[in-house]
Amino acid sequence: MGFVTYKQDGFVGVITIDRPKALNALNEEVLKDLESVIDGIDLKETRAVVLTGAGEKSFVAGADIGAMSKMTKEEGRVFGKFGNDIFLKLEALPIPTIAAVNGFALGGGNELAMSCDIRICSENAVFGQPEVGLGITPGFGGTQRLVRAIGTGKAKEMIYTGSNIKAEEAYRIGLVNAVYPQGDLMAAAMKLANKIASNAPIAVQNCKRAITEGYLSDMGHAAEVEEKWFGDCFETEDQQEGMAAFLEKRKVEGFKNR
Ligand code: DAK
Repeated sequence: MGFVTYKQDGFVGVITIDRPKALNALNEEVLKDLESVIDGIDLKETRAVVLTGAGEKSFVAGADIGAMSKMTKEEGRVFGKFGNDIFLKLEALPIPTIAAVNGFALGGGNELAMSCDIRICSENAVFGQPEVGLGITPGFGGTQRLVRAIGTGKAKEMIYTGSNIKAEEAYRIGLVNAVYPQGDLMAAAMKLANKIASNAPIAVQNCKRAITEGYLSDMGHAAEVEEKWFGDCFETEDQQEGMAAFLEKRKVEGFKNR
């Protein structure tokens, strides 16, 4: 893929947005390549995905402003839907996704990171939704996902002011789970991904489904969702092996994703 690379490292897939000359900004080609990479992930062999940006300066500096600058209302709407559909596809991947934010995550970049399950970042990371300064609203989910990630008050402040925040502030408000020196970020992301991948894959995926389907609904429905995905784990080989290993006081002999 021209602007997005994919590398399989054991059970972990690594997606890299690779357009460093424009700080990995998202134009139509980058988005198309990202969609192809997501569609191509082998979900039998891959148990977690790490998403990052090429270089040491930027994760993704947003949607491509040059490309957007001449859009008509209709083209803007189509572009917004195009990006939103791809971000929704990423969010809906059955396996866990980790954004390793290695620099600027602005506008569509922050929105892309928020489409992942977990975010960690480097010390030089900068987050923001600067769209109002460009005369537009966040268009790839920012008005919706930021509120869910950090709450209405802080999200509204970031979106209305368009001000950026640094890594430590992102950590303080819960937008990222951890901050690392730039040189340690990918190793930390891979360690986290491999830890996830070492657990029973069907159980991990059912956790993701239960959380996604349940967390915005009332507790009654949410409990039903949890029961459904909990029950679904039983009679899998991995459930039987995991429990047998505990009872026999031995280590699991590697989960099979069955
Ligand atoms: N788009 C296009 N090119 C970009 C870019 C971007 N978002 N960000 C950076 N670049 C390019 C710069 O133009 C420059 O290119 P050359 O001049 O070298 O050709 C190169 O990357 C290096 O950038 P700088 O020279 O500016 O580097 P600095 O270190 O000085 O500054 C910066 C880094 C990240 C602070 C600065 O580049 C910057 O402010 N970039 C723009 C950040 C931004 O505003 N991002 C949000 C974009 S708006 C919607 C769908 C989606 C969206 C909205 C609506 N619908 C249709 C509903 C999403 C919108 C956004 O994401």
